[in-house]
Amino acid sequence: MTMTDDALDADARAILTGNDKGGYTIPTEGLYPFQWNWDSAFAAWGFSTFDADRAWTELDTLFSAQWDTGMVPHIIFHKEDDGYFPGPDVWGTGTTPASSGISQPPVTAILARLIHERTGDTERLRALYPHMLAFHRWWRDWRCVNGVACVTHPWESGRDNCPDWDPGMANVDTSGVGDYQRRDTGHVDASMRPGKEDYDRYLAIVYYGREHGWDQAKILHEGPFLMADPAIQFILIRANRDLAAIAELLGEDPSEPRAMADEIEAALPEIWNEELQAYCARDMKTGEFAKAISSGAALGLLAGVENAAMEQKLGAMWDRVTYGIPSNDPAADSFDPRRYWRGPTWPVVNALIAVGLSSAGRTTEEARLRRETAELIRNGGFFEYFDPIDGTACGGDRFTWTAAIWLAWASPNAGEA
Ligand code: 2M8
Repeated sequence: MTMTDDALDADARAILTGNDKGGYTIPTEGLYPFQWNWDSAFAAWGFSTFDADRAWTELDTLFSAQWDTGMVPHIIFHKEDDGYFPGPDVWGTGTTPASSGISQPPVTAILARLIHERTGDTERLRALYPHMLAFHRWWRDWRCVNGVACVTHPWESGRDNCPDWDPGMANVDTSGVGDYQRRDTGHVDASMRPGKEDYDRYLAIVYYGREHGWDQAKILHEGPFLMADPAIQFILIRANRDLAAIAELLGEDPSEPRAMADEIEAALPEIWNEELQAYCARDMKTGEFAKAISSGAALGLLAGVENAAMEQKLGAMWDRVTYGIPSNDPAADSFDPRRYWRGPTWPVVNALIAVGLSSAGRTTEEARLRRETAELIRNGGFFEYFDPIDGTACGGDRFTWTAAIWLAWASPNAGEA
């Protein structure tokens, strides 16, 4: 029997509270037993629909692991758990709490602003402001090359095995990686996960960072992997604009976040792929572009970047599937409808796109995206991601960010994104 939307709301709340490990939520039991950076920001947005205090606490816990440099790590290992690989010993960052040595898409300012709109808790926002500003400065200083936002590891993009990273991954030397035991394929079907070759390369990049004491200058200038990420480019434009709006609301000076947004926006021509007529991932070591348009380009809608040629491409990509927005172009050779970020639809990315569509007053497209996302969840449950063609639910079940975006956006009871 299918659940009513009210019952789904209740179940989504139960997922958030069930995945709450005391001040932070894990993405899902088993597969991901720690706190992940952007998952937590979405969790906070979900909590804000029924527990404002818990929403802010989630963000506070995330920023409590912020490094002195301003970086907010992509995983925080609050408690030991050997169900995930690579764990804290492999990262070897030596931080307290233990954490990984890379970051993840900086969506916190975007979501903190939305949470504040919902809860009106200005003092909690004020306490976070300097931390979010430091985080954005870290992106500017250690991940932007002349305004082009880059990632130093596919995991830093959050879109792990997306074909966006294929050019840079091809040049990663895996000769020193040796044996290791993956844990992810013990939790979900291996055909849905990145392959062994991908994992070898992920580890080779981690080992490089560890061997160089997580020296960011070294990693940025000499590391094995450096690719421009259109998604992070767009997220940073929007996040800096939202941070400037937060600054104004708090009586702080908005000029620095505004300048960061302008600088990153001005660098967009660097990632324009003339051949694909789209903003595209690009290997900063070789200049090579990725071969297909991805959901990274679709996040241009989050940043309010208007480009008729690219919109036409994105529209075609959406029309080729039943449930948008696919993480990779269905017309591309690399498209794989169930393998993680190589084709599936991710409700969490849809929610970000919808935030941009709402801001731009594009209500018809926003409603279509919400309807398709809601259908996936109604038919398949709160899974990690979905096959964009037949809607098959994939990856981890009772997934925090899917439950969160249902509550905050996709549910008919959610109100405006
Ligand atoms: C996935 O990434 C992790 C590594 O960070 C993994 O596959 O082991 C990605 O979908 C990422 O975006 C997400 O934050 C994480 C937890 O949900 O899982």
